[in-house]
Amino acid sequence: MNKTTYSAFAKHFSHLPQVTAFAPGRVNLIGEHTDYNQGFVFPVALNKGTYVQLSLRDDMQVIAIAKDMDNQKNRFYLNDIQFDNDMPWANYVRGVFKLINQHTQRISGVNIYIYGDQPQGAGLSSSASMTVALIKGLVDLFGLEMDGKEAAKIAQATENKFVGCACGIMDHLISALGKKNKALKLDCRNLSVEYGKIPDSLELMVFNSNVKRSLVSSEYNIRREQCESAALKLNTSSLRDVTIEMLESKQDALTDVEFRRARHIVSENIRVEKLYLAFRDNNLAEISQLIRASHVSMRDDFEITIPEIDTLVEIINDALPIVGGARMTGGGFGGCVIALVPKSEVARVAKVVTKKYPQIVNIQPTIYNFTVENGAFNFNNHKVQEAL
Ligand code: GAF
Repeated sequence: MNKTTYSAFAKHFSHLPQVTAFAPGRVNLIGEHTDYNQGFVFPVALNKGTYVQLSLRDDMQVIAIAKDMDNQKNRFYLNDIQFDNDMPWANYVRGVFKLINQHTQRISGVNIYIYGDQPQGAGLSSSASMTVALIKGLVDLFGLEMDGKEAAKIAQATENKFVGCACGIMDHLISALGKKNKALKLDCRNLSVEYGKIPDSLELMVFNSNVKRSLVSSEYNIRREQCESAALKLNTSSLRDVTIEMLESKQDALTDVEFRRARHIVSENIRVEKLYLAFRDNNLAEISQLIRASHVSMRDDFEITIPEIDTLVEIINDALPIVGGARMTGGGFGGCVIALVPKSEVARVAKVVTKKYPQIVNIQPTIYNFTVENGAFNFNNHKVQEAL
């Protein structure tokens, strides 16, 4: 965010914004597709995300402008919030107003300018950062009583009930409650949170495969249905309650696909817990093994990786000495790979990937220098203003 965007608001609305809010994107260190199975996840919030500037209107209209969508303008009335088939991005805004209105009756008309600085479509959760930023902006503008967990629930409900995406709560929760230099271990059943720290000797590297993600929402929903069907056949409300022993003893009740989907979830939940402990104990060998095993499980059991991503992971793992490991992060079918890499090896690993990945898949990767930052509800918005 810079002066240009600040005055861009003024250009569109003829006055300065009253509130500016920021919410970060995320990468998940481990715990993939476990959130909607009421399991565990372990993500970090990034220094890149979505900014939202707001001012009050004296009517009941919302006017939202999205800089990154060619400054498209979307307009609606608070008493008649409908799905917009022509402007998909606007449904995240419309959904937030619809859902937040069920929480409070204090919202009136607002002008909104939205701007992001995180890579789009890379699986770094730009939609969650947008909804959380907007909710934080509304909380500040209207002086609402709402904490990060409630905000995350409204943001998730926006996607589930209004936008039509059956996602879990991980992305919204980390965007709201991330902490600087900490990873957040979230229990998605009761939303209890513990913070861990990547050992000082390791660096978090993020590589974009630059393969445009496709089939994400259809395949995502299929995975969710398969998990729910497996849980039902195992007579439990969610795979969270299933152990490996239970799963193996009841294997005959499941199809082969359901068994493998369930095995990923059950084993991934164990890996989250183990990674949290391995961070605490500075157990580098265990960290390396867990990260690599998570990728194998996503590739073979959950089948959400693609050949380019598998190649990228293999190149990184091969380039690493004994310590360190790489895995795909996020919903799957393209996007980014994360790696925990000994600090002394970062430059060399980057060089190897930059050389080998294009040779094999004919695509240039992007390597990001992200830092781990606070979530929107652990953030001083005055600092956002001052930085303008
Ligand atoms: C996407 C979803 F939005 C999350 O809720 C989570 O399920 C993730 O994919 C996979 O772990 O980001």
